[in-house]
Amino acid sequence: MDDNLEKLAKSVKTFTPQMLEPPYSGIPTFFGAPHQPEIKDMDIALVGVPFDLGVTNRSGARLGPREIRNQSRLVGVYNHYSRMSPFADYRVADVGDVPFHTTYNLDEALKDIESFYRKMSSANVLAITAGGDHSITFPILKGLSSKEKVGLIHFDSHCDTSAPFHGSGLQHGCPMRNAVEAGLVDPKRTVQLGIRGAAELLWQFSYDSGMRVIHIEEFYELGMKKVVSEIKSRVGDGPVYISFDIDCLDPAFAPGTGTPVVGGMSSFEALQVLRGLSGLNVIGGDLVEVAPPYDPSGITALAGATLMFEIFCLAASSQAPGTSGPN
Ligand SMILES: [Mn+2]
Repeated sequence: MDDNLEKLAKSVKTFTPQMLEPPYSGIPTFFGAPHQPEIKDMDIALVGVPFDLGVTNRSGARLGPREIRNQSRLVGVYNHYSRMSPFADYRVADVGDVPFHTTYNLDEALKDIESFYRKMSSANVLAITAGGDHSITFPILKGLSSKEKVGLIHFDSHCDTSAPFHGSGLQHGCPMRNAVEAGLVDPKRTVQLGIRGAAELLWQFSYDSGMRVIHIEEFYELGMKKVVSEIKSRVGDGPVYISFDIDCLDPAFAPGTGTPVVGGMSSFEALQVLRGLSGLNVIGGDLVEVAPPYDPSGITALAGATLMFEIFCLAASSQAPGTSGPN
């Protein structure tokens, strides 16, 4: 054990025996965190939102949280790149899944999500989420909202800023537009990256509102380092939320999703961009759209769990232990 690991092992604030057990054994929680459904005595909550009533194409993301929990046991508790563990300085818990009063009514179910996140926000608990389809991000942002608008770093193949269509303005093609119109997100402090595909004509709102849209072609032309520095200068020092739709990755890396679009970034490129964002004031994040029915080998859920862990680490690093706590 090197010095850094030994220091961590002696000082961790959150520890469960499960963390040391084989990843296939026991009852899986996110990264082996303790399961604690009551929102108290914790700094960071890991949350599942098993919900996919907002999809425009293939359903299945409601099964995402359970499979991400399963694969997350392979991801572990330590970040080799940033040489830290978010369990070291914080009381972390898997709080389970958002409880729904109804799973048959999109509008009503999104209110259940909002109220659950409001509870965490009121308790000063930072939330990191596994979805679920992307419709969940709007109620999450509503539940977490304070007076200050947040910036948004949005990894996706789609901008998700559509006007209502097919009878709903709350489905998973609309959350980022809704968040801006509701005054929750500052479009000038928003970057959408990995964007591509046939639905481009639906996303005029992104340009009209002043969001920075980085199509996948520009992503490769600029290179990861320039993309990272542009995100950082756009977002600045203010609070920022990270929303990662797994369909940002190429289907070769993430086939298990409802609306795959070929020609996306690799898992490694996405990880490197996230790692480059350290130092930002990350107030929460989600990893959405993992759909296990189209993921026979589990690689999409594993990629999702790994990216969720990176967002979790970024958010933990943004906080100052022993001061005012998360948020
Ligand atoms: Mn999306």
